[in-house]
Amino acid sequence: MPDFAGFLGRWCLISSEGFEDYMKELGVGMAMRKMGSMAKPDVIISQDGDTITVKTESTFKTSVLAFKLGEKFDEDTIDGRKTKTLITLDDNNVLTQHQQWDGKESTITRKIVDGKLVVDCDMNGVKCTRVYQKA
Ligand code: A9M
Repeated sequence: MPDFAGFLGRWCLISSEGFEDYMKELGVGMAMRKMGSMAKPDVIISQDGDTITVKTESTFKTSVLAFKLGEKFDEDTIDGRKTKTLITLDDNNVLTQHQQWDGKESTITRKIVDGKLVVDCDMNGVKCTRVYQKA
């Protein structure tokens, strides 16, 4: 039985590997990649009934993603893509976000490991791992 409670709360970025290459693969331009690399965002995850909200706050930009598990929705990403997105939670408590746009796709997974939020991003095999700790 999946349990979402462990994801809830405010998280701050403590490490990031491969983010520049991942942003390049997404097609993010140089100026925005620079902001993305410098940003140390906080991620606030909350739940109201069956609606989950993931707010990513940084000095450069803030984005809010509200969704229901298993229901495809239109996502406006922080870098300006308009994607069809599906987010699911599996029995191992891995939250998987699958984005499709313009014949392209990317997958972002989030899981709790040793009390930290581990975010893995993949596009065309270009991978990035970002780790957040509870604020
Ligand atoms: C993450 O840590 C990784 C999510 C991957 C999203 C990739 C989108 C490309 C970013 C383009 C940079 C935009 C410049 C604004 C800087 C804001 C920093 C935000 C970085 C995510 C946990 C958070 O859910 N997701």
